[in-house]
Amino acid sequence: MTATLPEEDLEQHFEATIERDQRIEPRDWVPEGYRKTMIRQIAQHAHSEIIGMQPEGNWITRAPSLRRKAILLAKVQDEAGHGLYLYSAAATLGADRADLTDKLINGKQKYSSIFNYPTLTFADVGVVGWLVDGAAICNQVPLCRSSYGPYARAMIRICKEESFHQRQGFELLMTMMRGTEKQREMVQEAVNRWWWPSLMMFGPPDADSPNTAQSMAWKVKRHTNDELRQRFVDMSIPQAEALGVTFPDPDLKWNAERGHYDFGAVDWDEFKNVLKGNGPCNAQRVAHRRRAQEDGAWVREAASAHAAKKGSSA
Ligand code: BYC
Repeated sequence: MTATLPEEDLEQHFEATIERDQRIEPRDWVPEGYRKTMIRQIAQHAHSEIIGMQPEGNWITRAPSLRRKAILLAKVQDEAGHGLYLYSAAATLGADRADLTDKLINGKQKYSSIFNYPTLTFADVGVVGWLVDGAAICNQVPLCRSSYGPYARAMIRICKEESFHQRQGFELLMTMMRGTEKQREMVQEAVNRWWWPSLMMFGPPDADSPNTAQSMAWKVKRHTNDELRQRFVDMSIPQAEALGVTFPDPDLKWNAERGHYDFGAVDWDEFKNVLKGNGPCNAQRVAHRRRAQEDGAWVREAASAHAAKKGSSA
């Protein structure tokens, strides 16, 4: 219906929908910039879920008990599901999943910097659950109110599952902290490696974030990168105290005036370097995804041939 209105009226309708805090749905006209922004963010998010399966998948065969193996399998499977909801949300904007995957494996679209770091010990599985999923929840809960309906709705289920992931990570670490001295050292060492990369997950500082202003105006993002990073620091400190670990930042301290914890400078050169493809695992992650895509070609072809056969006999 709205497609027959002049562009000016369509734009006004779009702006008014955002202004009223209502959702933009796939049937609605959207400015090209909004479509591009949503596809960019949703695709990057979907790719992160899929690439994010690799660092933890690495430990499924080596989990120390059947219980830990079952939990890890369920978690990694959840990430695959999240990727699929998100690719479907991107499809409602006209993006093609195969094309998005091509862009990922050809380095034309990004995925989260965090998944370019290695998981060196089993304590990393716990720390990824606690800090990485914790940061993901902190970033994604406000996205449940994002202006694009299919994305916001996908985020509700994703956040519920991420919350289970975060708790399993914390519980794993709590168990290790009650174990031997060596296990406590493993946990602390993993925390030391993951803390700063977790803070980078929230994106560049607001002053260097080219997309934040427009995404806030369109209510795609509900908080800026720095606001969410601060929220994450504030919520993580009491959790670290409960666990009995410390963060590798001598500048962390409560600032009563601000009502927040102060923290040290993030190494943004490292972040930029990881985004350029030079992190410890970038090449390995993309090569693995490319191999899986190539190895799965016959399955996709067989499924399409089967669907075509069923369609023609109906
Ligand atoms: N890594 O203008 P900015 C998960 C890019 S959790 C890589 O601030 P924006 C999971 C950004 O794309 C992780 N790239 O951008 C958890 C932009 O580049 P382009 C996924 C990053 O979009 C556990 C440029 O830097 N979560 O999946 O306004 C287990 C400038 O940034 C990063 C999401 O994707 C980064 N850390 O804000 C398994 C959440 N940060 O595109 C899986 C949804 C920034 O212009 N996304 N860049 O070339 C968001 O909330 C926002 O997109 C961001 C960035 C806060 C990440």
